[in-house]
Amino acid sequence: MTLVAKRRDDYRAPDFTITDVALDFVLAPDSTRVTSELKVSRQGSHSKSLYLDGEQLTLLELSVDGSAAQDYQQTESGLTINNVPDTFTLRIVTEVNPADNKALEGLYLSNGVYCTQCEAEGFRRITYYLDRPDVLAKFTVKITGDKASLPTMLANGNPLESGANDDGTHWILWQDPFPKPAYLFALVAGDFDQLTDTFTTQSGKSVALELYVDKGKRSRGEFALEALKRAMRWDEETFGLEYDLDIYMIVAVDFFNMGAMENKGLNVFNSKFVLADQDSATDEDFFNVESVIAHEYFHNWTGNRVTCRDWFQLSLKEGLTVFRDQQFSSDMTSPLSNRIKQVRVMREHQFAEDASAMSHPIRPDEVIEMNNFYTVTVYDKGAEVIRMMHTLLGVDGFRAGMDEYFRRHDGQAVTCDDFVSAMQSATDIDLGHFARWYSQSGTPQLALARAYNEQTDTVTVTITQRNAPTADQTEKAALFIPLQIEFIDATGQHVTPDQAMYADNLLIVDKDTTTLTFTGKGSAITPVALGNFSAPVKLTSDLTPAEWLHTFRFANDAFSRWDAIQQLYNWCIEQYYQQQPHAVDENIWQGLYQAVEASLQETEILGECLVVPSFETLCQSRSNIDVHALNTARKAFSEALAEQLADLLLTIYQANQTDAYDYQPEQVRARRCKNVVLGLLAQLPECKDRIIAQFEASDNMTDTLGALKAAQHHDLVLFSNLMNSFEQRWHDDPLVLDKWFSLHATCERGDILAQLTLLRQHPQFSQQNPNRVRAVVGSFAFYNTTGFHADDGSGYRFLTDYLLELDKQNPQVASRLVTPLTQWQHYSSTRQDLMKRQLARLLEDSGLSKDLYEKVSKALA
Ligand code: 0A1
Ligand code: ZN
Repeated sequence: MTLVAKRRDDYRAPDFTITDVALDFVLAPDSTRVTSELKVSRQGSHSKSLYLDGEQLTLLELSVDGSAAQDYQQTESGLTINNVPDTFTLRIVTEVNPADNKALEGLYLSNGVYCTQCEAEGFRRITYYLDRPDVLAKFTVKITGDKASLPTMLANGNPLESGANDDGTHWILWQDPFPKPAYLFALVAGDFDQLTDTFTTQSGKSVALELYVDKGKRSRGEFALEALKRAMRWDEETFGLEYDLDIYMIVAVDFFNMGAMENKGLNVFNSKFVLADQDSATDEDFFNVESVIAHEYFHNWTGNRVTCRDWFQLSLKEGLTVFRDQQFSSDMTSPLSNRIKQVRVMREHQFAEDASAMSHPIRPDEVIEMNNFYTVTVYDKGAEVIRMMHTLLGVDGFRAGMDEYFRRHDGQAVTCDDFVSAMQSATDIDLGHFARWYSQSGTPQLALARAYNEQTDTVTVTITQRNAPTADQTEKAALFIPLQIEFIDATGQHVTPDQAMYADNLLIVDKDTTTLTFTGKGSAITPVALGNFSAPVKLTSDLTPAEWLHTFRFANDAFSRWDAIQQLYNWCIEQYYQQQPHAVDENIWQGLYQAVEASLQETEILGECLVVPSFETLCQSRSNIDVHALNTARKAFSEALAEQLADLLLTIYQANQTDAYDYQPEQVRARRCKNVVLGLLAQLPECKDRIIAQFEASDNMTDTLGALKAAQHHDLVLFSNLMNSFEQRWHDDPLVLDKWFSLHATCERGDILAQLTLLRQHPQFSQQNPNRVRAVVGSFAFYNTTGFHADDGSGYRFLTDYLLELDKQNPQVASRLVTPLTQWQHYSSTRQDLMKRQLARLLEDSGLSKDLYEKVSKALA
């Protein structure tokens, strides 16, 4: 199979556009009839035929201005209609089969709910259309369906009219006054519990809020509704952005490929990101609900009112909206823990993607299957790029740039360049060089080194920038990097360099080499670089373990203090990995002990500092990795840390017990700290009773899960017992059971493959439900280091066998799960061979989806 990639450079404005769409759905499980009436007009002067996208559709009727069309051709991917007038009404009747749609793209029926997912190119599975984001039309939608089983029938915009028919069906007509691309179309029909509220905007308009959840789950939706109101208020206060329709609807569904979708006025959510209460959701779940609710809401302006010209511009809406939801979460909870969370995603996942064959710029140049580009690069690195502009422009400058962006482009489909040029209008610095972040892939590497000249009493700090070739680009250029940096001397005092910087603590690194000097300040100057993770780069430096501890003690930037401990852990684990654990000497242990002891009251940073870097993060600064040696080194260090700090850890554990559960920041920090500590203590022999006690006394899911995770590391028998009791309580609750599935799948045990087989046979496992598949197979492939990387290749084989099955049903989910297999670059060559052998098996499958084909073929190229 060879599939042709689309290229960004090949963009052409559409030959025709559609201004108005009237859709009429008559819902039936295996034969839903869709009648579409389109007002089409030719763009510019040409005599081309009209080409419409369409996949897996049965065409029943086609007419142009009321007469049956004769001159047309149908293929597997579309419809060409020849000799059409300059403006005309096109009527298309098609039939689709929602019950049979297991890919969950287009219109599908799961658990009795009809639901659509159109981004990126799913609308073409509903009807023939100009399915591209730069065609914006006004939609009206009529839905007819069975009244008893589908009492709720929703589409975008406002409800206009409704009525009942004699045959037991009813109908409703919806109208969306805002022109939109087809990817923002949505329809949902089912039987739900409903929560309602109102929100008054800053200009005094009343907006009806409606949240639809599975029957019986009403109380679990309350938090999401409150979060929505917080997000609406925040966007008014921070960006002056108000909601624009009379009604805002959110529907939670159990079968969804991604997190959620920002369809105009009708967001569809994976129920995992809506439903939350104290019993069933962890603090992290509450956090995620609030942040995804906000993300989708913020899209109403960054994505819907101003949308993308083409899919290569995806980061225009996603990078910006992620940045906005990150700022919101940070304001709602706390800046430090949020920043650490974001950086963990970058270091664990985005750096890995950029080091793999899937490396791409945040604005990709070439795409075979668009669904493969909803990536950590486009989303999270995209957000980092926006954040750098925020740093460079400052809060007010950034706001001015945003205002200008909306002033210029409201109602349009635009490009990333348009965004940068709006930002340019609000700053004196030339963003021309900075804009290279949009076109260059890969993680820049900064190396910081010092030299001391005794004669002149000068310390020279040299920062070199290296941009290594990536799989997709050989030529690289230096990037424009805002580097937050502070300098401390031997006494912990802050010192400044001889040269002026861009701003206090902000240095622009825009060349291969940048130098600063310090004269007359002695030789012991410790640079604290990459404060607040001011750029998505890897940084190495010549700091010693003692200097990392010094940084922790004296740096102003809280993120840098946390990072210093992480760098120190990384250094220690390297000593274990190199078989020289004694290099982690008494001074280091003592230093760590004192650092922790001095921070007992700083619950937030303490909790985060006690987290040892993940295996995946450790991989990003190494090559030719012996997986088991590194995993063992990490565990040995973590165990030693627990031993060395044991008495302090017990104190922390006890000091951070919380009162009756409440999801509020202080409690969240205490629970986080306590459970991180329990995880460390679980490595010591005497921890069993404490784990059981926490499990039994827990009044919330955070502590229950904390106990289960600790048990998983402590003792298999204990783990099995607690897991059984957990299952008995929660066997009817799919979202909670996903946690149980995931804990089993990440358990490092010799018989893990047999365990996975049992999990797949579990009555609650369903291959058709993406959440369940991710909980079992995803957790295993991404996070079960010993199991997935078993030396005989059995973990890789298991994943491959599974993907060969899943790909036939749901290519999107299959393609996301193949990621760990494509990231072989850091490992030793024998392991690379084992991984590639399985990738080759996938490629041999003649029916492989476009989605998997693109990733697998790149990984083998
Ligand atoms: N735009 C959504 C994410 C999304 C993307 C693709 C989907 O189906 C292929 C579904 C959702 C967001 O950023 O929230
Ligand atoms: Zn988004």
